[in-house]
Amino acid sequence: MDPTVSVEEPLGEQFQHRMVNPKPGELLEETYIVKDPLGSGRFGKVWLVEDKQTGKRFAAKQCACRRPSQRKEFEMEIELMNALDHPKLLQLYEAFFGKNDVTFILELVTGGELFDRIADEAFDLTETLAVKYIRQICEAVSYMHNKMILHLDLKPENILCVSPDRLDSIKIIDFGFARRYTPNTPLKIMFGTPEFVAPEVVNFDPLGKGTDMWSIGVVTYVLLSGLSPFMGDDEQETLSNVTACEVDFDDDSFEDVSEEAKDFICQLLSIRESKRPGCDQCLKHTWLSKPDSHRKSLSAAVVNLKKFVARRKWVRSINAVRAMTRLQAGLKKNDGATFSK
Ligand code: PIT
Repeated sequence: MDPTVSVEEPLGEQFQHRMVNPKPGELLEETYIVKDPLGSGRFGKVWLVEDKQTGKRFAAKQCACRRPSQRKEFEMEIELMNALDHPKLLQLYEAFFGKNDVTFILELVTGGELFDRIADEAFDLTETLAVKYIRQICEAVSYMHNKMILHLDLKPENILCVSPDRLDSIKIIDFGFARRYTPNTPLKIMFGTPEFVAPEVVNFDPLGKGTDMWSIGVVTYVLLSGLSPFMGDDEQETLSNVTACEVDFDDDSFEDVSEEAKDFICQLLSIRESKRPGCDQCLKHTWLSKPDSHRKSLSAAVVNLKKFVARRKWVRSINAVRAMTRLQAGLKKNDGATFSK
């Protein structure tokens, strides 16, 4: 099999890519019927909505947007989403800037977060399936990198299943941290999620395509074992584990994991950003190019993933409370440069 060919069967109808020009106003309730909540995150709340005229269903993400600097960030997100037309990258349908908020009308996917699905059902996780997921991520990120756009927030929460009955098909969401990348202009940022950020982010060194590749390495590690490779007792310890870049596969959960998979992870978790393989190289790696060779159930990983998912949800709810407390305290300072997510 040609390793560069997608292992996935075609899905039905594809969402038509649109160039979105944000409109003024809070049109949401005039145009759409707001239905069930789909989820929430750093980005605010996401709801299932239905177009009153056409009956078409979408996801609506609404976020507070009060300061001009916040508006600029959302405008950048829209601009980048306009540039990204790929079936594995969630598409934007339209956007509204209200007086104090912004609403994104997005492609609807109904399968929920991938790691939730793996953890909460009688899910038979195998390396064969993990390969399917990581291939789709590499294909999507390869497309972004060819357009010189970095995602910069690849983590389990941002990988959604397309539908409850297509758990092998995923899409990447949240382009709120995505940035254009020009090789000779150093790009430095100080945001992300400690467990998934690369050493260059922690050290405030220049970023590159390898920064996303690191996160794909961490996601693969967690997917195959349910363990978080750099997790410490607190944020500081996690960040110092990242910069120490010590990865091991000593836990019993790795007993059923293939050597090819471990090699794949090790290559992605190299300390030097430029040493990490790119997406196209990854797609040619033996682990990703023999998609049907590891059918053993990774039952230890599923047990650990349940704990992983529960802990991440706890962290997210704590951060939501912190954000609320900050709001109530009336802190007006822009504290986008933190690690609390
Ligand atoms: C869905 C279903 C769902 C969540 C989302 C979309 C969230 C999408 C999203 C997109 C972004 C972003 C944050 C969240 O910055 O359960 O169809 O561009």
